[in-house]
Order: sequence, then C-alpha cells, then structure tokens
Amino acid sequence: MSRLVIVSNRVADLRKRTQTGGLAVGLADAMRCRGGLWFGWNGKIEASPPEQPHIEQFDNVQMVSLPLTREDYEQYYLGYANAVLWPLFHYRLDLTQHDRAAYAGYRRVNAMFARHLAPQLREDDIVWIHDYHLLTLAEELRRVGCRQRIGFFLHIPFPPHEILSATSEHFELINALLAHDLIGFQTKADLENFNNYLGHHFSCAGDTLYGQADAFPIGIDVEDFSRLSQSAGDDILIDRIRRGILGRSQIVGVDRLDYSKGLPERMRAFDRLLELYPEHQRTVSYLQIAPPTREEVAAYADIRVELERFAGAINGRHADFNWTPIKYIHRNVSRDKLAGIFQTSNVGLVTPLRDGMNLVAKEYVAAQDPKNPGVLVLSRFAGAAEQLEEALQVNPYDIDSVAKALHAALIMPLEERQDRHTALLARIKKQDAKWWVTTFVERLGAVQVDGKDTDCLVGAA
Ligand code: ADQ
Repeated sequence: MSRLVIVSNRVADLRKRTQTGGLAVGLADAMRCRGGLWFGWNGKIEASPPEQPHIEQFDNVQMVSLPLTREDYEQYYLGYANAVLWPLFHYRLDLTQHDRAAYAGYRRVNAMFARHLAPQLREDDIVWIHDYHLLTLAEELRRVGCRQRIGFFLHIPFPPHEILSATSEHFELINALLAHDLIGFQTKADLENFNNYLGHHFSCAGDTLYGQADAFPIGIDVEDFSRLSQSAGDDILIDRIRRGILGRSQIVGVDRLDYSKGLPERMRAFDRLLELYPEHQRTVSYLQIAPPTREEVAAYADIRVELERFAGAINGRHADFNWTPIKYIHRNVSRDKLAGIFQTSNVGLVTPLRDGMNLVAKEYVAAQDPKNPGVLVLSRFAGAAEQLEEALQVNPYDIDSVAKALHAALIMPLEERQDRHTALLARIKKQDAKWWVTTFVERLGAVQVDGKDTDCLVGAA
C-alpha cells in the first residue's frame, strides 16, 4: 500500500483529543486510522525562515512541520488566505481586502512548503493537499520535479465564477489547481461551480477539460461520537446542565466565532421566537458555544463585539430571576462534553450563511438518543444540506422563518422526531469519516498519472 502524505496549513496536535475546526477533526481521525506523513505549519512564528523541518513520530504518523516568519504569517495566513480567499469563497466580497503583497507572500509560502516537502517524498507516495491555504502548492511541487499522484480537497465552498473573478489572481489560482490529479469538493453544487468556471475561463468545456474532479462530502466518525455522547451521562458538567434545564427545553449552537456561521442572525431568530411564540418564554434557553478564532483579522474582532452586544440586549429584554434566555460561552469544550451537550439539547441550531459542509450538524445527529432524539434546524446554505434532507431546512437570512422552524422543532411529536432522526443517522453512517478518506484516496490511487490529457489546459483569463 502506498504511503499517504497529508499536507494542510496546520498540523494538528495528535496528543490532544480536542481539535476545534472541521479540518483538524476530520484529518486527525484519518491519520490515526491509516498512518503516514503529515506536513504543515507547526503554529509557531520565528524570526528567520526554517532551514530544516521539524520531524516527530506519533505511533504510526510522522509529523513534519515548519514555523513561519512574522511576514509569512501576516501575508500568507492573515492577509491572503483569511482576508481574501476565505471571505471570497464564502461569497463575502464585501469583506475581502485585496493586497498584492499578501498574494506574493501566499505564493512564497506555498513555494517554501514545496521545497521542504519534496525531499521527504517517496516515489510511490500518494499526496493529499488540503484547503484554500495551499491552492498553488501542487504547481510548486511539479516545478521542483515531483511526479507523485497529488490530490486536493477544498473544505470550503467553491463560489460561482462571477464571484471568484472579483480577485485579480483567480486565473493563476485555478490554473495552479489543475496541477492536481484529483480535485475534491464538498458538494455537487461546488463541483458545478468549478466546472462552470473552467467552461468560462478555459478554451474547452469544463467536464471535457478536467474530468478528475468530483464531490466527496466529508463525514464524521459516527460510532465514536455517539459513544462519547453516551458516556457523557456521568459527567458533572453535563449533569449540571441537565438539571439546569429540567422541565425546560434547550437549543444549542456550536461554532467557531466566524462571520460565515450566521451567529448574529441566529440570535435575532431566537429573539423573534420569544416574541412570536410567548409560550416559550421561561421554558426555552439557547446555549451558544463559540470559541474565538483568527482574532487578528479585523472582521473577526468586529463580530465578537457585535455578538456580545446582541446577547446582552436579548437577555436584558427577556431574562427573569431564574431564567437566562441566552448562555453565550466563548471557549473550547472537549469533544466528550460537546457530545453530552448535544444529547441534552432538544434542538441543534446550525444556520451558517455559507459553509463548505458543517460537521457540527452531523455531530448533533450522531449524539442523539434514538428513543428521544432532538431536532436539527439546518441552513440550506450549509454543504450538509445536500445530504441531510430530513433536517428542518431554513433560509438563515429570513429571521421569521428560522423562528417558525425553531417553534416547529420544539413542539414536534416524538414519532416525527424519531422518523427524521432514523433517516439522518442512516445518511451520516453511509458517508462517514472512513468512507470519505477511503473513497478519495482510492480514487487518487487509481489515477493514471502519465495518461492524463493536458492538451487543452490552455486558458484565457
Ligand atoms: P469549520 O469551519 O471549522 O470547518 P465545522 O465543519 O463545523 O466548521 O467543524 C468544526 C469542528 O470543530 C466540529 O468538529 C466541532 O465539534 C468543533 N468545534 C467547534 N466549536 C468547538 C468548541 N467550542 N469546542 C470544541 N470543539 C469545537 C471547515 C469548513 C467546514 C467543513 C470542515 C470540514 O469551514 O465547512 O465542514 O472544515 O471539512
């Protein structure tokens, strides 16, 4: 069996069971299962560029990591990946901060990754590159002579070509992406946007130009997560939460504090629920867990202030001596506690304005007790909506309709909850974490590297 080499912006700490962020959660599971090499940034910032990567062995996984310089961090990570590509790919043109120096830094770090990774590779390795930070890495690897099979998976949405073309570098970026042998997207909609882009910007139609792209919806380890939720029953915190909500209902949201997750809209929808359906006053509370991320990017600091203001105002308007409508927690929670919290909550509220997949939606389903399951209220703009048809799907921008869906979820009869849950559980089991890794890696392993037709990869920007 060929060795699997995973490359992502950050390598996760495999000693920890708690990873925040879908990519770290998904890949840590995959790596523990199969073993191999994991290459990426170690999260450190140092004064000068590294001469050699740092190599460490954890069981069957070799971790090969590099620090970044302050300039690399500011231009590649904060500047281009998170202030241009992230908002752009989430359809937020209003938040993109174009900057040629940041783009130069992005290209420089991708090239530096290639220089340090190439000597680590064996001839028959399968290389799997992840996410928007590393769109141009495969092109750099090819430039330094790597002939291995190289695949790419985009964890975030792929936007329509009209949006993508709002960045001056779009053609260079997508052209570099074509250096891969296989490109994976979360949904069929993303794949269609990609093929449309090729159709518009390259000289021949997308599907004939590049057949090696497909949708591979990422999954979770369903058994593991549902086991965690069952064992959380003995946990003191979960017990306290359970007693705190005795006789009441709880709505839960768990997200990184990111503007793509639709958190202000979600708080407004909860506020509207209490206004439209006063019977829920004092009987329903909303727990939002949202650890801060990327706080050095201005848009992230803004959303934090906005949310604190919202939660305070809503609580000020509705709270009573023994009822706090919104509990807003600003930190990481271990995965077992998270699983227990999901299980004690009657409604999982997952309403991003745009999301590649959203693993929280799947985790909420996995954590439910099949005898008395809660209800998932899910944005139709999350990638997960393509699979999770039996969730109550909502338009997160339409506050009244989200409030109505919350009401429907809170009063839903047991039988309907069970039917929906059974169907959702079957879906997340069918395409779970193992399915995702195996399907992608097998497809990549089967690619005929030398037979790839690149004749028509000639484009016009
Ligand atoms: P994210 O944007 O990070 O991931 P998501 O898919 O929801 O979004 O994954 C978040 C993960 O972090 C979940 O496993 C969740 O349990 C965990 N997490 C969140 N808050 C936490 C907290 N307070 N404490 C502990 N754990 C917490 C990106 C894309 C998504 C895509 C994933 C995977 O943006 O669209 O689904 O990658 O491809």
